[in-house]
Amino acid sequence: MLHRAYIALGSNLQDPAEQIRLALTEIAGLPQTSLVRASSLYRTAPIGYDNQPDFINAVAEIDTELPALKLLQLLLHLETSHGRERPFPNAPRVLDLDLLLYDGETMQTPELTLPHPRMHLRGFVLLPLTELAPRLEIPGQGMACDLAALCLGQGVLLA
Ligand code: PH2
Ligand code: MG
Ligand code: MG
Repeated sequence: MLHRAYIALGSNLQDPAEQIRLALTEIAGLPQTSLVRASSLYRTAPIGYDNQPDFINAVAEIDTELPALKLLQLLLHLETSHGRERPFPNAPRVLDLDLLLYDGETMQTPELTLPHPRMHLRGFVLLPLTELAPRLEIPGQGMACDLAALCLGQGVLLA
């Protein structure tokens, strides 16, 4: 069965735009997966922990036959292969790949929460997502474009 999923990409270390471009080709190469579309790259002000460089963010739309947890596992492997370290929460990073949505599924487990628990508040996710799928419903929250409109003050610009 084919599943439509959305992945948020973020980087603010070691040539962030190049990290994101490479990650998009790696996502396109995942087994049983095709990259449908990628958003533009956005330059975004850091949210959560301010004292760090601006980010490059983007969103990828994929079709995959992988189960959600297997997909997540492969995304975490890609982060590690880019040299991702986790010294403290919201620390600067070479690559962050967050599984945002997997079909319309909702789940809450220690490994994975769907939809991503903070995506509906974050312009760096919602603006690229709105470029791809403005009327997409984020379960329990509303339509991507309506939520994005509430985040226009967050410092998200086309890169
Ligand atoms: N990721 C975070 C916390 N804050 N801010 C921006 N601009 N972009 C991100 O990708 C980001 C963040 C946690 O993953
Ligand atoms: Mg994240
Ligand atoms: Mg993450």
